[in-house]
Amino acid sequence: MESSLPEDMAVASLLLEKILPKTGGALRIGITGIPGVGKSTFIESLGKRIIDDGKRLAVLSIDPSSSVTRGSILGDKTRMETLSKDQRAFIRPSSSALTLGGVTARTRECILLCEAAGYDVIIVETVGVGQSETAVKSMVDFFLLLMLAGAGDELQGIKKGIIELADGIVITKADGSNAEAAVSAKNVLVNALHFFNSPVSSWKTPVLTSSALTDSGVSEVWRMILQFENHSKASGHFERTRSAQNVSWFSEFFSDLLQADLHFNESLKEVKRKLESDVAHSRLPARSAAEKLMKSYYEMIRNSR
Ligand SMILES: Nc1nc2c(ncn2[C@@H]2O[C@H](COP(=O)(O)OP(=O)(O)O)[C@@H](O)[C@H]2O)c(=O)[nH]1
Ligand SMILES: [Mg+2]
Repeated sequence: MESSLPEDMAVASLLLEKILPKTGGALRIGITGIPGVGKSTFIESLGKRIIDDGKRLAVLSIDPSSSVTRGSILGDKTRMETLSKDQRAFIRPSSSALTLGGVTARTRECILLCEAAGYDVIIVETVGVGQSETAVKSMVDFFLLLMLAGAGDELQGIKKGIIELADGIVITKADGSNAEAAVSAKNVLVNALHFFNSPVSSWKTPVLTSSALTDSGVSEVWRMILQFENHSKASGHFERTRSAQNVSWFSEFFSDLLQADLHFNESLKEVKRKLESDVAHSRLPARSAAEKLMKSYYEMIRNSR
């Protein structure tokens, strides 16, 4: 599935069509937060809780920042030691050579593969910051934001937008001398969220504290996620979100295919370069340039028949 060789991609498409009836059964959970917030350690702890519940768990990661990937794979394997050795769990870091769009598409397909393979819960960990959060949001049922007490909002890359994407927030490392600060951070957030309405009707985004070190608060997080699942299934939100996600994957894939056509066709690339230069030097309005490129594209298709 991860191969970009055309012959492998053809087999991958066929495989996806065949497994489709067996997909969609898992609960998909996205987990995000700045590097060092404790995502991998938290997933190890939550993951143990999940497999103790008799469920099979897959953990996939999205890390478009290729230069740090090797390090983070090693780090994650040691931080998820129990999970990586347990037969009921599967851990797959994203492959390093991919762009965000590439990682996103592969991870979505990997979710489907894991579902067909019988995994009941799928956790998608975002290692990157920024855009990758929105990418993860677009492929999960529950989106969990991990935050540190005491780290400024700017430091955590928390624009208002990301908090609004969260279905639940957990203040991590609530242990030792940090326990009190975690509770105050939680209270500040609860107040801040007071006026914010979650897009899921009558769901108030919960804020919890937890420590992966002492395992405290982790069961509560799992309970919150299950509560959300019940709640959003009962209201129809769950199914609506899944359908909307599928439709948007479809348009994204289609755009990707168009882009790839443009990218891999030498004569079109040449036309595009020339038009870009015309637009850059104000010799042509952007709209006309786009229309001309479209015309060349149609011609290319006609000629290829
Ligand atoms: N005190 C404490 N340290 C933690 C906890 N969870 C993670 N850490 C430490 O924080 C560092 C970063 O954790 P990691 O899981 O790799 O964070 P990630 O980059 O978000 O995946 C590691 O040194 C962990 O040992 C916790 O609950 N309590
Ligand atoms: Mg990690």
